[in-house]
Amino acid sequence: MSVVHTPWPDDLAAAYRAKGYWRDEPLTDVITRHKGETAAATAILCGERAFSYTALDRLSDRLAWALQRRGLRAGDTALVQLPNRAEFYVVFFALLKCGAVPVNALNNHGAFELLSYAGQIEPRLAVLWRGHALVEPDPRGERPDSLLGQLGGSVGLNRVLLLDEAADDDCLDGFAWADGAALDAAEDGRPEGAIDAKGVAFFQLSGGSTGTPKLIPRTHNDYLYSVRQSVEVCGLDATCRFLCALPAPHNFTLSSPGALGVFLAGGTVVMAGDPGPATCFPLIERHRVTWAALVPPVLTLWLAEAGHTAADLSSLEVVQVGGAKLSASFAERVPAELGCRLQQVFGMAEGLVNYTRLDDDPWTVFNTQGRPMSPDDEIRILDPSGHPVAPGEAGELWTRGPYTFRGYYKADLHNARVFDAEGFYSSGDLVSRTPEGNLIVCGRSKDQINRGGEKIDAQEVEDVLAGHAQVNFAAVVAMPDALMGERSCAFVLAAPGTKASGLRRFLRERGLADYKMPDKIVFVDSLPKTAVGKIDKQLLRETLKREQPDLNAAPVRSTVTA
Ligand code: AMP
Ligand code: DBH
Repeated sequence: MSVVHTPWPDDLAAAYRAKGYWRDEPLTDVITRHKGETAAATAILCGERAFSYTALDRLSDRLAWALQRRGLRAGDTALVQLPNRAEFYVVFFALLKCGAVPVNALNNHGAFELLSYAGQIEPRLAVLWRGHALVEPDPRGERPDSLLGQLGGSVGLNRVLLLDEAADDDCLDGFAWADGAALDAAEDGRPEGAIDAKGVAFFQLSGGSTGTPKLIPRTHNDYLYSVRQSVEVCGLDATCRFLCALPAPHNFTLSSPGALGVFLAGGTVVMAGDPGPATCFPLIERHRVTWAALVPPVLTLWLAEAGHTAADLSSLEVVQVGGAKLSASFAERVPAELGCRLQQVFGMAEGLVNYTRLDDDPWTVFNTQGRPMSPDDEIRILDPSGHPVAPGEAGELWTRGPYTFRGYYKADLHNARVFDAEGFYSSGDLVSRTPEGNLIVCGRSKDQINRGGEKIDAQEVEDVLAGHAQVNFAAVVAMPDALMGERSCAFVLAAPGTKASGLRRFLRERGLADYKMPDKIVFVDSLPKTAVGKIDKQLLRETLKREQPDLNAAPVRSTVTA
């Protein structure tokens, strides 16, 4: 049994194989390929713990063996939510070794997101961190309405694996089953069965724009190619010491070139609990970190602190920034103030990744989001009627290629909208292209808020708000913000007397992730409509731009009309 996905057509698949992009090797190859001396090198530094490649391979073997003994089979799915710790990779590789297909939720996802993913994949296994606020209130899963209670009801508590603070280097001691049983991972345990490298390795998460969080099946072949090509373009080698400061499951931190790229190159991943300078700067000094991947607001914090810190940041060679548009004025400060090179990364969990190259001229590095990493990434920039725009003009980005997916999981209707007949995927980004082929992101057509790299699906929040008894209608839009780039604002049509605090409490009770909470709630008596009768979100955004909102101000009742 394998997890279904929309395959690439035969001719393209054959071409990707013929070019050596797809080698039918499993993603676990990034750790198992290291033999002899290189296997003794440090793969992960996590707090006071160091894990060699051999240890990472052995620990994931033993965990995979234990999971198979509990009945996990190839083709089963798993729901994982772990913080930035070495165990995230041990679990990731163990699941791949079992042929099980995980969704790796972000640590700041709430019960709403986790249960929505669980509803889509019907997991046979859940792996959670006991310290997580979602697990803590009911660590035994005894309350039916708690996350563990709900997961236990569908997955079975005997298939919910919980991670405690690890006691020592053998991080497997930190795991126990939610039904109270010990993990029991034999010293010489090895999983049985071969990995189907032609199939789906795991699900990546989409930022979404349609109301339900969409899952992206990523195959061993396409993902390993994206990692290999990233390593090549970024020139990573075994000397790389990479700071994993953004959430480990994020496509950027995992694969661009991310931790998997560092493993492939034989370098070291340094785990950081959060991306702030107070946590990261001492780690950079202590471990002589050479690479870091950041989102723009985090870069802003690093730049603000770099001039004052006593920490020695001189080991830094490259800071990558991606996930949201970086303004040129911040970009230009990186070499002077952090003493390293900047690389802009414009990627998506669906596939396509663009990099500025390390030897690009300064203008390109500061002002563009780079160019596709693969010679076989196909790009079209189209106007709304589907025609190519004139050179240099902005249009919608459509793409296909050897590591860009061909369909969201179980989402035929949506897939029919975002893929064209030739299999090009519409990313919902508005971009222009320089004569050298570099892309500049100038906006987006998708109904999403990009809150400093964290994507918020407007419709998803609107739908949850609409479930409140006093709410008649809600429209969620982006508002400009100096630090985050964008924050979210909900315009709400509600019964008189409805309070913003009440709506926030309601959203929290629904388990919505904190970053999706509207930063501002504006009660309105009516909402502007477009000529065809849709809510005119463009006008709402413009109103907010004009208002220069004070985020600390109390919610206001105003009327916005066309
Ligand atoms: P996701 O679907 O969550 O993987 O988010 C991918 C989206 O993030 C892209 O389609 C862009 O909208 C946005 N994005 C990623 N990197 C950049 C960047 N460097 N500049 C502007 N937008 C970006
Ligand atoms: O935002 C993203 O999703 C992203 C950013 C940079 C990404 O998926 C990536 C690099 O691979």
